[in-house]
Amino acid sequence: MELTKSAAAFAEAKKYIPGGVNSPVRSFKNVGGTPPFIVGGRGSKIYDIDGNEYIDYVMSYGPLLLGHGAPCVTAAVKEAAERGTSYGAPTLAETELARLVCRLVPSMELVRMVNSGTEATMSALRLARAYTGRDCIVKFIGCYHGHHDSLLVKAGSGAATMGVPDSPGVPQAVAATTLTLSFNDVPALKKLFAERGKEIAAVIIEPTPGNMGLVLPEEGYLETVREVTRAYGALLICDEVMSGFRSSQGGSQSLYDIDSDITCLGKVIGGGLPVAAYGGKRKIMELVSPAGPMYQAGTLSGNPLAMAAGLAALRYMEEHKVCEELESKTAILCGGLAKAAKRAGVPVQVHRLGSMFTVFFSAGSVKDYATAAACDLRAFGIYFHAMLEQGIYLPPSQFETNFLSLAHSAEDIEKTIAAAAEAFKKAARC
Ligand code: KE4
Repeated sequence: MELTKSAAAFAEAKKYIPGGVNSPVRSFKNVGGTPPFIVGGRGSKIYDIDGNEYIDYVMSYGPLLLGHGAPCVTAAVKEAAERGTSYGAPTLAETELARLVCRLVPSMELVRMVNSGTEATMSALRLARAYTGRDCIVKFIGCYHGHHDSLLVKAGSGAATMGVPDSPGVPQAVAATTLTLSFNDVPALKKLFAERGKEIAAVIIEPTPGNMGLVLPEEGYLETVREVTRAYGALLICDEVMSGFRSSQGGSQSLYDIDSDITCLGKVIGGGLPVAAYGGKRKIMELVSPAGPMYQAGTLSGNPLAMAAGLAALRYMEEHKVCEELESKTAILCGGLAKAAKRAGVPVQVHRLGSMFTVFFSAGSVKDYATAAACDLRAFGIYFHAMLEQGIYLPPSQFETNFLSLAHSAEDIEKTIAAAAEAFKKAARC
């Protein structure tokens, strides 16, 4: 791949933006090399400023369920923009999207729109603390819930990728109210609650974590988390910013039948524009201002262009049963990847759920952050670059999840599997 223009663009960007990017994982810092500067996307493809075309499995880290430039989304945004871009006043579209979300995720009886997943989880924590009058929260090592202080403790995604799961700048007093556990560890969960259950306002969990790569809950684990939180009067916050409308149409709480007190959504809900949301049981959400005293606000929350994009995407998703189609496409792709790795003699674990998947470079099972972090990151880096060279654009980190879209064709999948066969051979030689 010729990346001359991107290399120059990256050098120029670093003059004005920390690390040349507006979100760390985009920098390719942990896999090395130059990140292609993207000029556009269409369907399953993205195009960089050097004229290269890629089959995209980042999909903006999840939002693009329908692919790049989905006509229904583009048309809806254009139409909304013709009328203006922001009002700072209520609009009908906000109610329409809220009503749709409440129907698609029934545990969300009231929902508040915000602008990012970080805002959604930050607000959900404040709400849980307001509702219970308790200060401590529990998160799981390797789960990522955005970059606000309370949750940037032993975090996954870019924090793990950059080697700063416990970022500097987080006050010790704040970090002290964040208690951490390993995912899938029932004894540790029960022990912590036995010792400190009365101090715990909430457990926040990615029910099917996607920020240490895609890790799945063991049989009965999520049910136990729900039972224990209920027994001690702590709230259960399901962070479905990534898994919402991805693991299934109703998210992972619907797949695993988990009754969530508060749910956070993002990514797909905005169809590629900045929308996230938090919502849950009416008696809890009625604490949120102006209905109640817990304050939370946002200049661009419920932005009309973003609402239009989210409504268009979710309506299309439901009407065309998109999640079902993506589930079968992802199964075909992951089956092919697993076969290609086996043929090349590279030990991998291929995890998939709905339209999400991760290839872990590990001979052993991956069930939490410790086992994900033990993966062969060097082999991953070789695989990543070999795929990029062949026009397959993957998330540049072992601790990220890949995403399919409705636009990925059978031909795209075949090409990806063929490219992976070559990439695994290269990784096998390392
Ligand atoms: P944002 O603030 O980035 O919109 O959402 C934070 C967030 C919250 N919860 C979950 C489960 C998430 O996955 C995220 C963000 N995901 C990462 C990708 N792993 C965003 C990519 C990035 O940081 O650039």
